[in-house]
Amino acid sequence: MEIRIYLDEQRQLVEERLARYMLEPIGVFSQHIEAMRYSLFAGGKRIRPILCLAGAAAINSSENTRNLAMPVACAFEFIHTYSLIHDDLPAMDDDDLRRGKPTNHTVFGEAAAILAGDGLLTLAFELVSGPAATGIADKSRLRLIHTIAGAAGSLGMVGGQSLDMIHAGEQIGYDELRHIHQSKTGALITASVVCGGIVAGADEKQERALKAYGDNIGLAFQIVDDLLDIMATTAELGKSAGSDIKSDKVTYPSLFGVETSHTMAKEAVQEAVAALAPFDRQADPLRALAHYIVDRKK
Ligand code: GRG
Repeated sequence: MEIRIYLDEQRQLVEERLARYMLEPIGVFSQHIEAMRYSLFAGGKRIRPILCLAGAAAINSSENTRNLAMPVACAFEFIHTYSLIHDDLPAMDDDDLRRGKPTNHTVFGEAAAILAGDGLLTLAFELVSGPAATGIADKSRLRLIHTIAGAAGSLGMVGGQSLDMIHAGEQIGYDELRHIHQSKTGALITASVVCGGIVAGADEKQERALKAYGDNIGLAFQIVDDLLDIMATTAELGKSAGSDIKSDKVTYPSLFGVETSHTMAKEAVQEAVAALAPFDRQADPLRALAHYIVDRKK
């Protein structure tokens, strides 16, 4: 399958739904909603929603199942966007740019950015528990909410971010690094695939396979993110020698070198694809996405 065409199509479908589910900037809360919309529509790759849709399609590739999975897929993008807004705040990474645009707090101010993140996180749960997702059986919806909350919360993304903050500037080892990334970025990625499966009625074995796939692409995603960071920094340094590199940050390349990190990412992708053995051709989008994750350039 041609992954670029597939990604463009899926992204388009996700964009339409995000526009439908996102609040309109009208009424007394319009300023707050503008701040949420600014980051939600700032040009993300929509990887998590696409993974959710592909996870559902691996079990059932009907249009009906895809439609059922849409609100869940979009909930992941709401949560991901919230995490980026908060991650960029002065109290966290203190970044001025995200996806080449001024970060939320530099445009709307710190308080508004915190609230935009809070609003997006909350809206995700409103979406999955509300009218947009009534086609999903209540029992499954409860499991979805539980799975999403677990991945986003203190034993998942928030916990991982907290560990990352606590260990900032320390020379941590591989176990800690792996643990931080598994929770900070891996948990939400895994949950998006698994939740797609839950919507489509995956059995226990299929869910386990989707989880193993998600865990491995989560790892590959993070290693590649570290490698892309290095490439971007090197390019930047080429342009303006003397720029500051955040050398205090432990990453896969800083622990293992560029070459080995790349090999590790490729091995994780192989593991991810191997985990999909119980599935037929319907899981081809998941297979293609796994390869895309190591080959991507941004
Ligand atoms: C503040 C609670 C809280 C959590 C923040 C995810 C996260 C935790 C911080 C992001 C820091 C970061 C850059 C991590 C590396 C992996 C990652 C999440 C990259 C960005 O995800 P993409 O590439 O982004 O899917 P786009 O822009 O395409 O949406």
